Amino acid sequence: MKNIFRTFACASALLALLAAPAPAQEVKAGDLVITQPWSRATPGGAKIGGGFLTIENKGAAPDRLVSVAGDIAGRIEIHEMAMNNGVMTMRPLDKGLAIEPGKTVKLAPGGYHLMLMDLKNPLKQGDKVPLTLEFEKAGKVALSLDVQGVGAPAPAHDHSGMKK
Ligand SMILES: [Cu+2]
Repeated sequence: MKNIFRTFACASALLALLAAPAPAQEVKAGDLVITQPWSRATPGGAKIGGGFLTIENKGAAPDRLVSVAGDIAGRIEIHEMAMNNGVMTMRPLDKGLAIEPGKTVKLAPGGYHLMLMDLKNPLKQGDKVPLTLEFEKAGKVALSLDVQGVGAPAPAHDHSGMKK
């Protein structure tokens, strides 16, 4: 019996290692469908992390992501990153991020992203980071970011000028 248990435990451990990334999360809120919320592990001591997800608006009216909250961070902002005259710049979207009807907006490294500031704990690969997104029409939506490895493509920009 012991041996069977041990074999089973080994097989399970192996399966866990081999398993593909967890099935993509899909969260529906009103006309919005939110998929693949993820983040990236933060190297030791980093106080800033990124948040990425895809938001599809299946409705006929525009909506807007107006704010994001989560216990992990002191403050969470919605940022836009873009090339300006060959220089990567970024800014907080003070009025939020518009989600036009029939459109899919992707928050991804190099573009729109959530900025998790004043992190209370480092983000570790495999963590789930619960957040609450607030939309103008769809209201509050709870989801969690799946934390990927440090090597996952990152928003490589400097936030040193962002202190308020
Ligand atoms: Cu940012």
